[in-house]
Amino acid sequence: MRKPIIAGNWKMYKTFDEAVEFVEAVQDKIPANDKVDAVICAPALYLPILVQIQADSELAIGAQNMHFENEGAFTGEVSPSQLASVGVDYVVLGHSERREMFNETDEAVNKKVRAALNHDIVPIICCGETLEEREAGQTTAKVSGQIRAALEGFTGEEVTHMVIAYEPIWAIGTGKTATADDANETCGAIRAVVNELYGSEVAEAVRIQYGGSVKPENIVELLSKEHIDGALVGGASLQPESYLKLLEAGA
Ligand code: G2H
Repeated sequence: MRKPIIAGNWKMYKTFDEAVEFVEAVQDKIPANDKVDAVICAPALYLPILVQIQADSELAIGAQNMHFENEGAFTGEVSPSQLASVGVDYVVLGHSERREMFNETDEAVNKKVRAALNHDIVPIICCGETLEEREAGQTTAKVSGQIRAALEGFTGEEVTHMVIAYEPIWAIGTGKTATADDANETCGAIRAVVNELYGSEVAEAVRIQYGGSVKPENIVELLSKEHIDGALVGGASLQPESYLKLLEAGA
């Protein structure tokens, strides 16, 4: 049995005070860590303080992006060693917003995954197709290609420490969710790629989230599907009540 992982992706929302209030409101109400992994991926600016204030709780803190180099002349970037030095446990990599708006390539994502593992940070590797690609029947080809590229050069053992997030781009922040069956089918196709590359033991171990307009009303059905092991949630992770409901569904 794969442990569900529910990760909030706050994107570029919340002031500092709002971020602290959120974590203070949820930290004593997080379900036990043996039932569900609860993660909040916050703006980089807030990571050290959030790590500190949730230190005794079951909540883990993640970043939404990072560079692949440990240091250097990269103005405005945050490095894996910097994230590790403040106690960050997870990092979202290759989100479609970064691929589309900040020119993040498959090659960069692959380097970032390596950098994350080098610092014991769990990468949440995103993949997903556009509406045009879906309508052209290219969904499996697109996400398989992204996952093959992200995993290039890794051992099966390393892959078991990663999380994959399938996020159809047309379902992100639009209120449109892929049907649970469609989401499950593509998550199953991703697992089949992992199976082909690394065998069934690794494919059965790796966790695959669905993301794209997940909310308390639809998470139960999504999580009931064979290949969906959790959710990467934007809008519905911004309010404590809603986030806690998502965790309850996973626990
Ligand atoms: C997809 C998701 C979080 P939302 O980007 O990664 O956001 O739940 O708002 O669609």
